[in-house]
Amino acid sequence: MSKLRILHTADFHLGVGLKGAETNSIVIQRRHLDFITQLKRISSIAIENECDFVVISGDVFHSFRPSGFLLNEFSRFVASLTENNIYVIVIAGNHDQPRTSRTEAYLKALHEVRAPRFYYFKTPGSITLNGFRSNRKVKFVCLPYLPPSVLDSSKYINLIDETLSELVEEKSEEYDYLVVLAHFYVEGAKIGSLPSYLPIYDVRVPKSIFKRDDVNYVALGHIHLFQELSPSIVYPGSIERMNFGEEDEDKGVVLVEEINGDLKPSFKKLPCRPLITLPKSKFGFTEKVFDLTGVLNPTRKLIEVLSPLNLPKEAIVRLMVKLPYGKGIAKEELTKLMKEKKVMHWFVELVRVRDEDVISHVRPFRDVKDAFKDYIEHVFIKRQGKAFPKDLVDLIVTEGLKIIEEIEREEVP
Ligand SMILES: [Mn+2]
Repeated sequence: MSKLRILHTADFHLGVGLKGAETNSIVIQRRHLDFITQLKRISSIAIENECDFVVISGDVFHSFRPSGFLLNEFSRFVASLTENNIYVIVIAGNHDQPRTSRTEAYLKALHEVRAPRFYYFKTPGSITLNGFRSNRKVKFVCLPYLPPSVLDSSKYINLIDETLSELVEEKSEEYDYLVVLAHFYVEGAKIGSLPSYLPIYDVRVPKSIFKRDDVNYVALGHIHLFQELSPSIVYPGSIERMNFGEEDEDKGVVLVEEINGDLKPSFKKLPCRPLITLPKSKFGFTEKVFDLTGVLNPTRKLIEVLSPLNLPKEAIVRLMVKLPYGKGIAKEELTKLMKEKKVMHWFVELVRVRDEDVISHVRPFRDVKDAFKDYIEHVFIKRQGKAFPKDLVDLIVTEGLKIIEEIEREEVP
């Protein structure tokens, strides 16, 4: 008998797009393949390490209606494990849950097939399974994501706490280890620099509710940065860099091993496609943006600056460029250089120089939600003074953000 090993992963977000490549279908397709490549690597790691279980702590697909291609690739990934006598246990993340009762996530269809050794939890539940290689009995307590909109935060936390206690303490068959799968923002977790994947009104669940003597390991999902909140409460992070905010983050999976009666995690790094924002100190720049405002030929200047650089192969490059209105970069000339540098895809993110009279504040927005919030606050508060009650402005922001999130969730990859 080998010792018990569990592979813990989460946040695949299969089908996620990339800002700056929205209109380039070839790049989008290659990005989708990057994620599929990671699935193949994860499957190999599980098989090579003789794992008995693979647990996926939520957000398998970025949209709850993924493309047929992605659904097919995920199904093949599951089969590559279950055919090797590895159980696959999945919980629903916020991206796996449609809000209306008439729609259903495609992920649930996989569950309805009742494929052997595949388990999907859309609602809280538990299952005790016997590992094929280790002969260890493991009880899995599964806590999928719960949208916070209907409850205030203390009720929300209580509900999670009570559900967890009930499932841990319920009468069940004997087991050797108890593992909790949960998809939440746990208090104290570090979030990356561009956490646009988190719902705006996410509740932070206290770490203390997961710290229980009767729980051996907590397999979390939701936060994309790998981290150990305690030696047994772990976020594995996402499996690929999802945006330029994650360009310096290592991505991987967590191998959980039985050592002297405890379950110990270790991080297994996965190779990732390089995402690079320029200028960047790593490449010898001190400035945050290429300021080409006073330059006669901005394209030539940019080529001059970029020519000596050594870039990793097959990278996606974002160039931060400051230019006045009416000026642009000649793409054709830069494309030649980027091809020589073996860059897979590149784009320019323009920071415009605007007349002070036109707008009083200029700051880069992280995303549509950020821009909307700022716009409403600008129009109703900064411009109108105190003419509008704060409650009303907050309501407009809240409702608007809900609509934007709804649209983003419906996005077809
Ligand atoms: Mn999530």
